[in-house]
Amino acid sequence: MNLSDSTPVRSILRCMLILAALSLPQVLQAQWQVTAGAQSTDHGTQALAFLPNEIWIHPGDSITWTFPSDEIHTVSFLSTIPVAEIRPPFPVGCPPGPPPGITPDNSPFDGTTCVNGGPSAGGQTYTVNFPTPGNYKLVCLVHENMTAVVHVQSGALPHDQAFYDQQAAAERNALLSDTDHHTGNPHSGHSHGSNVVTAGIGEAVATAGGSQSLSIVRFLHPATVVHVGEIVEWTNEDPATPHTITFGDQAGNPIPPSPNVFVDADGARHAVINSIHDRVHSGFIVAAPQERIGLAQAPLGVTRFRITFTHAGTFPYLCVLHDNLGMKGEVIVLP
Ligand SMILES: [Cu+2]
Repeated sequence: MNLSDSTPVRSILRCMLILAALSLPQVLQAQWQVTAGAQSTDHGTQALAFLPNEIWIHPGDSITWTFPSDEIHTVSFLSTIPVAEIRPPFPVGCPPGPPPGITPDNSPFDGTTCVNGGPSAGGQTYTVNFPTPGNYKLVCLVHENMTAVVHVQSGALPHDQAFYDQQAAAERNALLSDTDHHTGNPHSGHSHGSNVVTAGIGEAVATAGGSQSLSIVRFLHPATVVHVGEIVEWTNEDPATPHTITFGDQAGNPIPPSPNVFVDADGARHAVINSIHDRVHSGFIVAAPQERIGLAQAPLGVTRFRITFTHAGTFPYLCVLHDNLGMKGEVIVLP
């Protein structure tokens, strides 16, 4: 007698086949894990990078990005249909809606409509599903030089999750351990000698998948001692990350300078502080973006800010964009 002919055995076999069929989609539709951003333990060095920034997956797979750092990032797949060029100072999300600026977790992306997780940090996650073959560019809307690519294709994949984990760790360590300029550029000073404070340093690198960058969100050196009547100059030496130098009240739009800021002949912004109670806000101090064919030239960036101190005292200040990461300093003005 053939065992498989018996009714109980047949139903067991059928149950096994159904169970196998039910579990099949879970095997085929993989869930990949990558990260967006990394930071040093003091938060002063930020890796502005998708780690890794190139991944090959199957149609139907999902990718979950984890945001471990305190600095915000976005996972944004913009529509491939041409839209007006924007260079947002803050994440604006998908181009003018509908769809809305932020799309829900587990959104699908096939290249036709925009997907944007919105500003994320502190261990948050965002998952995107990719139903359709294609090669998709991924950007962070907060940081320039932070891009990646997702390849969605059938057939054999070149790497597994363990490979991407190792690659992410290697790239994170390479960015965060970069120390060739932690002391600031000694040649960056204007004519004011030691009264120069470096307000942030950055460096952009690239892989075959896109750009990554490193930002040191610190004032180096954070305590500056000058005499009454002297000028202190701040220089931003980051290719893309804006900073502010803000004394007094932090409220208001961070992009423009406060009304008491004027412009020197060389384009640097300048203000005079007479009292510890003065509010002086530099506005965004940042390099100009790289030009691109087909776009009008952007104005020159404002990378220098100067303050003339007319009275003795201790004047604390901060960067309103990065004070949460510890970007603070003080100027001590001696008589
Ligand atoms: Cu800053």
